Amino acid sequence: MRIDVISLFPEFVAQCAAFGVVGRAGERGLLSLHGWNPRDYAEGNYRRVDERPFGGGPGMVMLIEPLRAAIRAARAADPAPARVVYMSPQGVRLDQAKVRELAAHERLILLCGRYEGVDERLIQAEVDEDVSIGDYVLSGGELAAAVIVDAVARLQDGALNDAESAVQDSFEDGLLDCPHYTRPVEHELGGVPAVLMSGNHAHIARWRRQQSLGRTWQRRPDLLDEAGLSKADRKLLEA
Ligand code: 6GU
Repeated sequence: MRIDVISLFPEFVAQCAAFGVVGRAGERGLLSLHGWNPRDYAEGNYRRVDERPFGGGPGMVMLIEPLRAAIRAARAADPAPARVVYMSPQGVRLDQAKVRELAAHERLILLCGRYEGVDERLIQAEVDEDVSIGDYVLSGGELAAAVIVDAVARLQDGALNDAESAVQDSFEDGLLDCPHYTRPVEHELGGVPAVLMSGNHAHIARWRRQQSLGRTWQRRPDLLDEAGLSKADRKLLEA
């Protein structure tokens, strides 16, 4: 998969993608990340990328032309068609289903705004969809783009080692994760649930499922409606 990031700070997103699972996906050739700075496509000695908004008000709005030229350069760098995503708090909220959908595209172009926003005409002409990473204010789209790069990279075939298998992750089954324990068995902070030491894999799987269900019920009951619980799950939840 190829991801192009349009940003005044493309190195920031690249740094976020340099470590761990995402860095390794890059090394394995599963993900290639490219940054494009609209400042490099801006005109004049001052290389302006923003202007004051028509109608007045605070802040600055990003100009059409530097962004359009950067998007065009990104599109032209590879013949495969790209889905253009604008990182915006007005977008649809990102969740794991949305991540899976984005990860299925061969190419993404992530457009990061700064200042108060981007000229609406650029969004209308070039953007396929707006995505938000949650209901809070960020100063720019870069952190949100880094979130998408990470979440999408780990879903690429071969990005995770067997031990990290994505199917076991929180949210892949629509539930929160169960608790985890490792050495030592005895510690002043407490012991380890006996079932995990039993060697009985069916019991362990059932305990983990029950923990996942219980935690989700306590912390995120909204997720349970969507999770499509089986009869056995409902029994575990009531137990
Ligand atoms: Cl995707 N972008 C910006 N700029 N702010 C946000 C956001 C995205 N999601 C939440 N806040």
